[in-house]
Order: sequence, then structure tokens, then C-alpha cells
Amino acid sequence: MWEQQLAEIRKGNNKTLARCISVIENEVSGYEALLQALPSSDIPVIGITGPPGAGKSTLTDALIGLLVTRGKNVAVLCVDPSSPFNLGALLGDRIRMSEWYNNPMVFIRSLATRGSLGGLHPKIIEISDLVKTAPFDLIIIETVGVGQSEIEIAGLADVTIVVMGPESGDEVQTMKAGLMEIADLFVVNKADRPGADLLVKNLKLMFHIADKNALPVPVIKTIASQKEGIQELVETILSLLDQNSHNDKRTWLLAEKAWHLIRQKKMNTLTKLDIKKQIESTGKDFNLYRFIKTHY
Ligand SMILES: Nc1nc2c(ncn2[C@@H]2O[C@H](COP(=O)(O)OP(=O)(O)O)[C@@H](O)[C@H]2O)c(=O)[nH]1
Ligand SMILES: [Mg+2]
Repeated sequence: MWEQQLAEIRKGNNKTLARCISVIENEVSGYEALLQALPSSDIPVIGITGPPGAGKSTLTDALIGLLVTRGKNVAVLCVDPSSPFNLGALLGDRIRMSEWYNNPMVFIRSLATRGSLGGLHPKIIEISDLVKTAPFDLIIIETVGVGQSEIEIAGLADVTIVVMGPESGDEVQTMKAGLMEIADLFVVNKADRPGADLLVKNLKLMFHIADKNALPVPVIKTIASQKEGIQELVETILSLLDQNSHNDKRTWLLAEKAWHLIRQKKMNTLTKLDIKKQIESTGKDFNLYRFIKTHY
């Protein structure tokens, strides 16, 4: 049923890709068959997360620029309600981005978070797998680092980049352990502002204290708005991707994605009302733990 569309997507037809993303996003009937028809793909996914205003979108913009001049095709999925990729952003940002909207080597799609602050789009795993069908060299997913989203992005991306600005200096002290754990690479953006060097120093120290034996997590300084440090960033991303091909990170990512989808599926079909009815049919002598063992 979906063979024709998938063939178009494989050829680089971005209009068909956009339409099929909507099919998945809206759970249009037949979307599960579309997912089951997806070929396997090893196009790398780069996750970019961090606090709002750290410069993730500006950095993404600079990354696209450098990659395109190197002849790479890039897809960007953006799950950030405040992003310039979305409507309602600053006019200047939108004009800057419009350059990419008309470039055939670049595909940008914003995904609404449906009211939730931060958090990944409920279909981000499926949508990124669909995008991996198209002939891109790299897929970038930008998510705002609020709540759980930064943890979940790590289960989706081959390389996870955490972006911070010098104003995040105090946050580093209290930074959630989760954020440190997921970072394959740290970017200290807005290096044109005071405090950047101190933040770099503190981050390096923190990683050293956390695990003296692990490979150090690279910390890179950028000025995204002036496209400074972008080349070093790209080189570091490529070398991290190369490392992954020598370890079992890819299989871990698949396991992580499977785990999320299985959990989502199970919980979708299970309601508290169903459980209540089952409890009622159990009768007087009710034991919660025997009940769970029998039914689940
Ligand atoms: N001074 C300075 N400002 C920057 C830099 N990078 C981004 N900005 C500005 O910071 C603001 C937030 O950037 P944005 O990319 O939207 O951040 P996001 O919320 O993390 O995606 C914008 O006004 C950018 O122009 C930088 O390296 N230096
Ligand atoms: Mg943004």
C-alpha cells in the first residue's frame, strides 16, 4: 500500500516525505502499515538539546550551512515550541531560516509538542525512522531541554549534543545528573559573552570527577551567531559517529527505542477503568500482588 510513497521518499521527494510525516503525526488509518514497511537505515541522527535560549536553533542553522557547503543533505526535526523554525518566532530568525526552506538539500519540519512544555513529540521515534528512509546524510533533532525530554533524546540520537550558554554557569552546579549522563558532546555557546571559559573549565572538571576512567566528553566553545567553532563541532560529531560504529551503541539505541514503543503500546491499550472492572470481578478476597501476577 505504501510502496509507491516510500519509493518516492527514497528518491528524495520531500513533498511525499512531508505528507507521510503528517500521516504518522495524525495516526491516519494505515500508518502502522507504513511503519512496518520502512526499510532499515543507518543514517545518523544528531540530537541537540539544552535550555531555551542557549542557541540550539542558531547552532543548527550554522551546522546546516557548513554541511550543505560540504555537499551533505540534511534533515532537521524540531520539537521546540519557541524555535525560530516555528511560526511566532522573531521575524529576523524566520527570514534567516527561509534560505533553507527553499534549498533542495535541506528538509526542515517542526513538530508541535501538543501543549506539553518541552517533552518529545509522541511520535518522534516513528517520524525520525521515516525520515531515515530519505537520502539524507544526517538528521538533526532539536529539542528543548525541559523535564524529561533531554533524557529521552539520548535514546533516539547516535550523538547527543547538550548546548549551554555562559549564563547557564550556575545551572551547572545544580545540573541534573541526567543531563551530564546523556551528553556525548557539550557545546558552550555564546562564547562572545563573559563566563564562557569558566563554564568550559567547570564542565571539564565535572566530567573528570564523575568518571576518571571514561573517555572525556568533548567540550566545544562556539559563537553560533557568528558561525565560529562550527567546523570543530562538525569534526567532533563525525569522529563520535565513527566511534559508535566500533561499539554497540546502535544496538542499544534500537533496544531503547523498542522499549519506549512497547511501553507506549501497552499503556495505550490499558485503562484504569479496565483494571477497575477486573478488580471488581475478582471478588472479596483481593490481593494486589496476586492480581497483577495473574493478569499482567
Ligand atoms: N551573543 C550571542 N548570541 C547568540 C549566540 N547564539 C545564539 N544567540 C542568540 O540567542 C538567542 C536564542 O537563540 P536560539 O538559537 O533561538 O536558542 P534556542 O532556544 O536554544 O534554540 C537568539 O537571539 C540568538 O540570536 C551566540 O553565540 N552569541
Ligand atoms: Mg530553538
